[in-house]
Amino acid sequence: MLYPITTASRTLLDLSGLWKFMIDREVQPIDPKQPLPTETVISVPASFNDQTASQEIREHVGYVWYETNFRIANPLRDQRLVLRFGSATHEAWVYLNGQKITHHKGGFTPFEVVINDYLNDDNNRLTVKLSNMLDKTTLPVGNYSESTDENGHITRRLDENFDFFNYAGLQRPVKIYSTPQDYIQDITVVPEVDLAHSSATVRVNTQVAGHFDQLKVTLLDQAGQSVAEASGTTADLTLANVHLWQPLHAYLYTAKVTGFRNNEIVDTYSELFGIRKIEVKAGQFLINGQPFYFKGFGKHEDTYVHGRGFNEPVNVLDLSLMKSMGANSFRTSHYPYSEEMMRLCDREGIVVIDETPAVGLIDSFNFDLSVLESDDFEDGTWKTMKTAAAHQQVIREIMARDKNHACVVMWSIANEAATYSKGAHDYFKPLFDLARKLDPQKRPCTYTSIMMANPRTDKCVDLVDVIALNRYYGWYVGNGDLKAAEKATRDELLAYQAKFPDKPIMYTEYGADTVAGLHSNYDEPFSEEFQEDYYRMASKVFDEVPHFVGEQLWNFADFQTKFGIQRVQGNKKGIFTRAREPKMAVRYLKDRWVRIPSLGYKKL
Ligand code: GCB
Repeated sequence: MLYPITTASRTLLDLSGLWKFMIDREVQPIDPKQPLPTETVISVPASFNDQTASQEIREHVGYVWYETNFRIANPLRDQRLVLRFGSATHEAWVYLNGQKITHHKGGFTPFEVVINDYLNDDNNRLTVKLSNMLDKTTLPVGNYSESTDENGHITRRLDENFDFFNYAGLQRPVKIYSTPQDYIQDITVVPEVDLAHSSATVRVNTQVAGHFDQLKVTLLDQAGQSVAEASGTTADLTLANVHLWQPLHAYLYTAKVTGFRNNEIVDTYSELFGIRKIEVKAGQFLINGQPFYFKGFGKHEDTYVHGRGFNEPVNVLDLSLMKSMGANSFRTSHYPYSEEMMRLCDREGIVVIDETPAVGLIDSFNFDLSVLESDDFEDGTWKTMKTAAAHQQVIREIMARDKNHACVVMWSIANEAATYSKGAHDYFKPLFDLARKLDPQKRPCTYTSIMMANPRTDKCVDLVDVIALNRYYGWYVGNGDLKAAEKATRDELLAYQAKFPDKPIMYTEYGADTVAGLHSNYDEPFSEEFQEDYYRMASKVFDEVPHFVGEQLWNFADFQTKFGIQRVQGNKKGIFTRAREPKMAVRYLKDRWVRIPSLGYKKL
């Protein structure tokens, strides 16, 4: 799926700005044929939750409505016009001038619809009904319930099966783009690198709709100079002296595809891509033939007022803070991030583990590992979850969206699912098969595993290329006891390494809640001292294990969650506050990470 851009044959209208907004109290039906009966406005893109003083809006579970008006300039009317949502969280029904034009379920992937047949000559009214409800058929997973009072009024409740606030709304850009009637539908770029000869073959597959006499593919280097040319829907282009896309040293080429008819340009699109080679071999994760060491974070799209909404200045700041610490990577925990963030990572050389919104696939939460000892341990997860269809859909959508990104080096199919419970393998095998079939660049796949899934109990390790562990020894297990934590960390990593000698192992989460400004002479949990000591303890063990290939701590910054007795205005495991001020651990981690090279830290 192409990102909307302006080219010589395409143009772009941005519908960002103030939209009318109301929550649906479900007292009177709302008719999308009429203007929305409200004067309340809200800013798009952003979550709606934190934009008003109203607690009712912030905590609303159910439906909300958005409305804006736009006009299309006459010269564009004969073009194919496509309305495109970067996302709509979590389910959307879209109406143009009162007519339903599309529906989409899944809150973190883009969708689009051709609007020509619904346009008025003058004003156009765009109305969007959204649901923020989640249940056991959706991703993420929610525990949903409802009750009806004597007046027939429905109260809807949602208990999130995950540890982040259920922000919702039109959180990403909404745009209209034009194409000619005959157009380039999709471009797939697959670079094959010959590292020994510093050369590459780049296959550019173009899907078109309509008729073209000729398709020309030109590769441009970063300075905009043409370096190779070919033609056809499948074009193989050879490059000598390639500039590799390297972690923290990005180099982006452009594949410019132009469709001609009668020697005239009909449509043209330019796709940025990087040339790099990803392999998993002998317990190492190789980028461009060298063992790569992940240094970085699990993150959230989470900022004041914007909520989960697109906040580009903060995206720029976050990557800058990461780079200043010597970090090189993050995981899009726990859902696909905005396309704009992925494009920024391509440019900045930030390595990304791209995660689906499959979080909460776990029925019972328990750190008592003894119950799992038996080989056929089974909780209710794989009987109660009905998420397979949504999971397949989102794998298709994330691949379609992100397949060409140089920054994406691995897919995370799920976060902390009950992979220790019977039934998990039957659930996940088809999903891993699907991901591997769909990814044209054949990237490695993983899931991040919860502590109850260990070398003995986890039933799905055979499915992953990289063992990705979320671990909280010293925090949720043995809180405050870093000695015991060190031993548990070491024992488990060595057990994984012995049992799966070919698979690299990394931490995709480890951390300790830390209240900024809280200090302790006794290194108590929640103090900044404890957080630093916790990271020192873990780092020491990481350095001892040859197949340990990366540390992505939890979390980059403090973030908002649902209410809970373990959460005081959210999760405080950030090494930065929600406002991006550093806690003490930042200095320690910076000192460590600037000394660890991205490539060649662990040996093949
Ligand atoms: C986890 C989850 C993450 C939580 C984190 C925590 O294992 O993957 O979503 O926020 O633990 O802090 O409890």
